[in-house]
Amino acid sequence: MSEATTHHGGDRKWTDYFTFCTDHKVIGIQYLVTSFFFYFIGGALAEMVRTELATPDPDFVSPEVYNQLFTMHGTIMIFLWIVPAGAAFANYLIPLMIGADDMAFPRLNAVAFWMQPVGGILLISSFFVGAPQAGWTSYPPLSLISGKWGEELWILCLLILGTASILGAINFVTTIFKMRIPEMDIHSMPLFCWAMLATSALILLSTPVLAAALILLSFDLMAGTAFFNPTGGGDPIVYQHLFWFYSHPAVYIMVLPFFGVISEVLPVHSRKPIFGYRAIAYSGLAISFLGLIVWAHHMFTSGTPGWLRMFFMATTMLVAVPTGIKIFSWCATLWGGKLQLNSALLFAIGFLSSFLIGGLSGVMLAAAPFDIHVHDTYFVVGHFHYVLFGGSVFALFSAVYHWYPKMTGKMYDEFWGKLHFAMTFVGFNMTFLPMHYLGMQGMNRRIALYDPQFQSLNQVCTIGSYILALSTLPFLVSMVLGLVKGEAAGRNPWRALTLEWQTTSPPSIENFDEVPVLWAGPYDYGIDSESEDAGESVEEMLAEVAEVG
Ligand code: HEM
Ligand SMILES: [Cu+2]
Repeated sequence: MSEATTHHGGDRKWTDYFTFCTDHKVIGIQYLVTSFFFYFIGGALAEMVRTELATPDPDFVSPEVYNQLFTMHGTIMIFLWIVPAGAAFANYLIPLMIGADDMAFPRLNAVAFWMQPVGGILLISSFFVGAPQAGWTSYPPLSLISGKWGEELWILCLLILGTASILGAINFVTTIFKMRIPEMDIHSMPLFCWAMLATSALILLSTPVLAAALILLSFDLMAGTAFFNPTGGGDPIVYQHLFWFYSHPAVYIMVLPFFGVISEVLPVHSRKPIFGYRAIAYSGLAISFLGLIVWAHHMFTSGTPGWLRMFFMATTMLVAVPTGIKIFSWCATLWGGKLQLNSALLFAIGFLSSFLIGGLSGVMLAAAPFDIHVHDTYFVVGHFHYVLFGGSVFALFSAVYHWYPKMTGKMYDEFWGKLHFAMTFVGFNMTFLPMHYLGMQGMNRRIALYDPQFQSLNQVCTIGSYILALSTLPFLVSMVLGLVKGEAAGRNPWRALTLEWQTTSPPSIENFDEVPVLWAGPYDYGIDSESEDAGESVEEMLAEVAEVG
């Protein structure tokens, strides 16, 4: 437990990270490291999938193992990597950004974290009893006939992780509403906090529906009921509705926190106020709301009647409006700024371009006639990796670089960070861009055997994925070099205005040595015309604050 000691500088023993510690900063790092652990596992599985696809025949692994590989890859990447990685930054940053000393419910927070390794171990252990093979969507009747125990472990894992994310969301909402320093009204709150409000609302509204679907599926599997089992009179389409009522919003649960990250990173490294603060804040809420009413666009080919397809087509396309507002605001923020092209900003710009492609192919897929043509092809695989990898993962790396000095007190190695970016960007586009074309030519997803005419492009994808895998090395080098011989970061190396930069790096156990003061809006860069940019005056103000304290 984090006893309030008078201990400064945030010196945590490394063993603290293996305890039931209630300090939100420890929990944030626990989440981050755990999620990276699963990222490497999920990535290794992806490389095996891609290795299999280097040739048209199923010669590297058997078709059965292939099914297990992509099912486990998708599940791990979503539930054990990108969702917890968002929670990692939320846990670490929200209290610091609003000037609080911890989350509203610190013990609940630790409970939610420790559910991650439990869920992860359950899922991985399914390899010993025959891993699930029905894809990350686990549609019945396939999921009911393709191996009982692996499927049941998959369900248990998701129930545990879903519960953890509900607990986390309750904590984020309460913390944001109840624990801000008094001067900070909701419209001077950093945009990352707004993004986490929108994310948490979605989690609270949609995750229980997934839980319901999974519990019923488990009954069908283990107790012989027939909620979704057509042979007993059940309806598998009902499962699809329940599943997508959660899993479409889940896409925004995965990307919204990282939209928040981008809104923090861009203004700091381009020395410009964010363009359209309120537009960005409210468009996040609009995305949440629209995200809840578009789920059946995953079911255009499930016998959904035409008139209903029209409704889901229109609402899906509407999501492009708030998303477009965000993209325009981010571009306008960069426009004419003094860009500091370090690793953090490079990844943020990489995010913008990749996410834009994912968004555009998303609008294409929203059109039912087009979707019917490319349904279950590699076009879809290309699309959602642009959203999830290009959208979330790029922004996540941007966040790692941006807050690394705060979390460790050291600067990362810029050369290796830039190399990491270059290899990620090249490898990523090489892996996933050709998939759009493959899909339009008719290459199915979830198959180990394909028509030989698709071989050469598949080899491009596979080589791209190896570059992507190798890009992890310069990342690790940059991180480790930073820890070992990085220069001391000081409180505020980026001269940023949000409150987390007012305290020491890493922050002391109680976060702030003196109550932080709100000296400006969170993004008032360059508004002070006296100095070259607001950063200078911020340093002065910091000095003043330190003197007063
Ligand atoms: C090294 C990077 C990655 C590579 C090379 C890769 C490759 C692939 C491939 C080839 C498939 C299709 C398998 C098939 O349909 O037969 C796939 C599926 C999938 N990937 Fe990835 N992926 C990567 C990263 C990610 C990330 C970061 C995420 C999410 C954050 C993700 C989420 C998914 C999901 C949800 C599926 C669908 C699984 C299913 O069909 O059940 N992938 N991936
Ligand atoms: Cu969707």
